[in-house]
Amino acid sequence: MHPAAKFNVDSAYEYIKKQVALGPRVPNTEPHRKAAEMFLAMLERFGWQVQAQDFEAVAYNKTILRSRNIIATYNPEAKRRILLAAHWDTRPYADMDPDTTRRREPILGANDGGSGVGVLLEVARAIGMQQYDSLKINHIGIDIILFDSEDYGPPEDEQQNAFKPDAWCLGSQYWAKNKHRENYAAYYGILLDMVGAHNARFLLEGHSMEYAPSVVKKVWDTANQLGFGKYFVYQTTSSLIDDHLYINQLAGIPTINIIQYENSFGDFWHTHRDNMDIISKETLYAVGTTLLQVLYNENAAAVEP
Ligand code: AHN
Ligand code: ZN
Repeated sequence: MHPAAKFNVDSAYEYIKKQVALGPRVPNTEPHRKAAEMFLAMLERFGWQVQAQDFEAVAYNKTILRSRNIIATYNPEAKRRILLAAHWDTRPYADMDPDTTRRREPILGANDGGSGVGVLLEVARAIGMQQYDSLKINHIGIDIILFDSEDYGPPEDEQQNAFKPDAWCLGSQYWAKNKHRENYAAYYGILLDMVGAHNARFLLEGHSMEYAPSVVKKVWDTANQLGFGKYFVYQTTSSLIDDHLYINQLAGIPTINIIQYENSFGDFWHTHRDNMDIISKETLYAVGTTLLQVLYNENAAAVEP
């Protein structure tokens, strides 16, 4: 395998810490506003073309969410493109917390929100700051989209709230119906969601296998060749409602989800335990290194006759 530029896991970890330090990044709050500005500034500094897609989403309870999808583009002129995504907003309710008195407080979302963004920011840095021609990605284009308003679904501890799929993932639904570039197309997409917990296991998620089985195979094979088989496990799991579903169904881009789900999300999920304590550099390293390697392989394949 062609060696990829190094994924600096300390840097990815710091990018998660910086998000968490702002507090919960819930739409219509100051930490949310600051986080968006921080992402735009960082991605621009890494040499990517950056834009914010601003929109108003209507939440399940009719709250208007002032939302921003953050979009960064590398090699804008390249025809063969790959889409990388994660959601950056955090959940307004710790509705799964064991302490029932704190279930209407927002969560810090170190893993749920923070981890995917942290990995993608470091991928952007590693690619954008690369100065050696032999390691430059120059034959494919990459787009990173940080989706907003993914996690504003109704509280699930209330009996009257039957699970409403389309109440989640408002940013990806908006983007899939209003792409940032006319005729935007990508070969495939990779979504990261909750990719930072200690001993996380990423299984073959149902919708990923339905819409993009060859992409799943490519990513899992690459991870296993790199020695990350402990994390990327060849075992199927349920179909999940997440941003990749709308990219597949509405935008028609075959997109997979790298997500920790095995009968349930981890016990940190939508609780106050979702803080820096559950974040593992080892896990982040496995995901980030795999992602960079997939991109370098794609770049090498694009130059072969
Ligand atoms: C479900 O609750 C099945 N999907 C929501 C996806 C999600 C929430 N990912 C992170 N937080
Ligand atoms: Zn969530």
